[in-house]
Order: sequence, then structure tokens, then C-alpha cells
Amino acid sequence: MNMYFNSSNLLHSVLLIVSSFVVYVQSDVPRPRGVSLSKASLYSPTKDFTCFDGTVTIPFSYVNDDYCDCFDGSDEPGTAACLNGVFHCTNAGHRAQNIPSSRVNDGVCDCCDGTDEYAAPNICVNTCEELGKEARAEAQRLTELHKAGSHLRQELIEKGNKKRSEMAEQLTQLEKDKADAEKIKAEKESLKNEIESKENDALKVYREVEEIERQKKAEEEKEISRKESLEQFERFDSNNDGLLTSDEISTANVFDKNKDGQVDEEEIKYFFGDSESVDKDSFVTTTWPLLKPLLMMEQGMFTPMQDEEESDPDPDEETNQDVDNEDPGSEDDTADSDLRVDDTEEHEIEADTPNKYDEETQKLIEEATEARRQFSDAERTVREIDSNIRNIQQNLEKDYGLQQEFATLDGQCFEYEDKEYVYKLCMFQKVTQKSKNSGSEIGLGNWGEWAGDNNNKYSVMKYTNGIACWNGPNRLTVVNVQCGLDTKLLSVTEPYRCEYKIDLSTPAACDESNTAQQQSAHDEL
Ligand code: MAN
Repeated sequence: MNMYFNSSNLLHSVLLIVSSFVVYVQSDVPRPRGVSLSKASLYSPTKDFTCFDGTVTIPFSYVNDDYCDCFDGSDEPGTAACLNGVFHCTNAGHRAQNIPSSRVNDGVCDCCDGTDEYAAPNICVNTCEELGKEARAEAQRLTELHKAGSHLRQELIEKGNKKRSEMAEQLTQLEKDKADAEKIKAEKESLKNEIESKENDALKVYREVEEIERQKKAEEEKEISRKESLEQFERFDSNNDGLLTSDEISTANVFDKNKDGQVDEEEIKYFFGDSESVDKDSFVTTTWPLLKPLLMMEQGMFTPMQDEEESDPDPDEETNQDVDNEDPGSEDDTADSDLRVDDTEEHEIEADTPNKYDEETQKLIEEATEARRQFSDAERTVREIDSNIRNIQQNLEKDYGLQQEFATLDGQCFEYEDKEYVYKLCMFQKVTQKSKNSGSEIGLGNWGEWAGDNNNKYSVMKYTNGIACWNGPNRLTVVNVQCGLDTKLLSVTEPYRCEYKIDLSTPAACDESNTAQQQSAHDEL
């Protein structure tokens, strides 16, 4: 039976059994040591004792016999025999207390009345009267604070309710506005579609003309390019036999792609493919498209190598200045003028653009542009209303306390400075930390939820999902909310790395009907 028996000190145990078993009288109700008044009736000396969990019934003499019989520890409230037992100290004059029964007779005074150390009655001094006095004074202070604060809280409640009903009204109005704006948007859209269709019809004619012009231009360009390429062909076909051979191109610097001073086989292959030579047609269709970009890149510096050596021995040193100084009638100038053709054409296109359309088409374009502008304005208006609706809905969904006492605090920011940082709490929004040295701001969490315990849900705010901690989780902040006449931050600490704790006082948390004094009176039972 003695499964939890500790036989280290037999004499000590015997003493305990005697002193703990004794049923004694306190507050006029006899009960075993360590039992609270509310549980006294469960320990009747005239009956067997049934463990609180109902699993075992034992003779009453086993209660407090320093041997643990009940799994829930209920048979040993006055000894340390059960690991899960609970010892109740009455602490007359102060607040009653329940401590783990493992602390009974451990040489440490846990209860202010010293009853947890009954084996050595002299080690503990009863401090309950003194502590009780202090506690009562503190409770009195809190009662007065709550009382004073609750007037301010009442104001917050009124403002909060007003704010909410205003938001609800705004929402109704915005929903009406949205319906109107949607209607306008639909009208503007159909107007736009109508005009755009007319605009399209009018522009169709121009597009067709443009297409014809584009094709014509493409043809002309092709012809120019062909002419240009044939000129180049003739330039390189030094024996004028209508065939360009590798010998003929091996003296022209422009074919020397890698600029190593010679046109090697690979370069010839690049321009001629597998053929030994190219005729005019192949040159135009195949070689020229490969050669033209190189010619353009060289910006006219493409004299055959022997010429080049005469004028400038180092091809890498060539500059535009060199080219400008050359004979204007030389072959180089041909390519240069080819480039200028493109420039001229570009200017021609630009010059072409104004007055492109007849008066009627121009008017249609202007009307369509205006219709598009009006439609996009209407679209923007709908989007803006939508976003306002979403904001208000989000606020209306927020839990501002049972009586909306926290509503007016939404968006209000409060700061706290310590040696290193400036902390900022923007209520129902976010918490930030700004380093005094670097000035950089770190998010310590965004509004998450109320996280107080069941009886006091509105005593703790949680701001979560802040900036990730180096090699760790996202930062988070817990805000403990307590009654105070001003809304302010009392302290900011970081009890665990990247987990912050803020103490906030606010009249919103003052509640005349739920004071600490009442709480302590209740505990003393
Ligand atoms: C910053 C601050 C500190 C935090 C460290 C973690 O210095 O946000 O509060 O402890 O980062 O690396």
C-alpha cells in the first residue's frame, strides 16, 4: 500500500502522522490540516474518506497519515506525501492560499501564517496581519483608481459607441454611393464602347491606308537595302566577274569579325556558308544581312585592309575623326550616307504624324479619349469607395471590448523610450521598435487578438507576426492592459528574445464593479 512512502526519517514521519492526523478546529469548522473551509465537508471523521477522483475509499484514519493513497493526492492535504497534493493555508488576516503540498515542511515559509511548516513551528513568523494590511491598502488604492477611472471609461464607452454608430452610418452611405458609382461606371462604359466602336470604324480606313503605306515602305526599304548591298558587292568584287570569292573578301577588314588582322576560314564560312564564292543574289539574301550590322558598327570604317594600312596602321585606333577626315568621295562615305537614309526616314515619319486624320475622325478620337477618361474616373471612384467600405468593415469587425470602451483608442499611438530603443504602440494596428543609434524601425507585431484569460479577456492584447528574428521566429508583443487615469505605456521589456511585453494603463480598463478589493475579500474565504 505504501507506494509513495519515503522512509528516510522514521521518527520524523511518526511525528508528522500524529500532528497531521489530528483533526483540529479553525474558524469553528473542524477539518484536517491543509483543508480549506469550502472542502471541509468532504473530510468527515465519522465516515470513510473517498478520494476526490472517486477511485479509492479509505478509512478516515488514512487521511494525512503521510502515505499517499489517492491518485489525485486528496488524502494528504496536510503532508508532502503526495506529489500532486494541495495544501491550503488560511492566512487569517490576509489572503488564503493554496500551495503544492510538496512544499509542506520543506523548511521554507510559503504561507504567511507559517502553517505549512508545522513540523518546526518556530521557523516561520506569522506575517499575515502586516501583509494583509498592505494588501488591503493596495486594494483600497486600486478600488479608488478604478472608481476614478471608471468615469473616464464611461466617457470612452460613449465615444466608442458613437464612433461605431457613425461608422455604421458611413457604411450604409458608402454602400449607397457604391451603387450610384457602379451605375455611373456602367453608363460610362457603354458610352465609351459606343464611341470607341465609331472611332474604330473611322480609324479602320486609316489603318488600311497605313498598312498599305507600311507595305510600300517595306518594299522601298527592301529595294534600298538591295541597292545598298549590290553597291557593296561591286565594291568587294574587285575583278567584276559577278562572283565574290574568299580571296576578294580576305583583304577587307570588315569581314575580319574577330579583328585579328586576317579573314580566316571560319569567318569566310560565316559569310559564305559551304560555298566557295557567292553570286549577287546569294550576297543580297544571305551575306548582306550578316555583313550590314558589322558595317554599321564600324560606322563606315570598312576600307579594304591594304588601304587601311596606308591611312592608319592600327585598326583599333580608328575614330570617327579619322573617318571624317577621309576623302568625301571615298567608298566609306557610301555606307555613311546609307545610315543617314535611315535617319531621314525617321524624321519623315515624325513629320508625318500631325494632321493625320480628317476633322470628323479627329473629333471622334477626342470624344473617345474623353469617354475613356470618364470611364476610368468612374472605375477609380468605385475602387475608392470599395476600399473605404473594406476599411470600415474591418474596423466594425474589431473587438473593442464588451461596451466598445477601447474603440476610440484604435489608431492612437503611444511611445516608450529605454536606453537603446523608442517603442511605439499604435493601438489595434502595430508595435514598432526604433533603434536610437541606427534609426531603423523594426515591426514587433501587428494587431492580432485579445488574449486575457476567460474572466479577463480584455486584460491582454496580442500583436503578432512582426519582423522575423535573426534565425528565429517572428517577433511578437504581449500588451498587459491595466486600469490607469491616462492611456500610456508604463514599461516595455523583452523577457525572451524577440518576445516583447508592454504594460499599458488606460481608463478603458477601469471597472468599478470588479475591483481588486472585492477579489481579495473573496480569496480570504
Ligand atoms: C534587434 C532588436 C532586439 C532583438 C534583436 C534580435 O537588435 O529587435 O530587440 O533582441 O534584434 O536579434
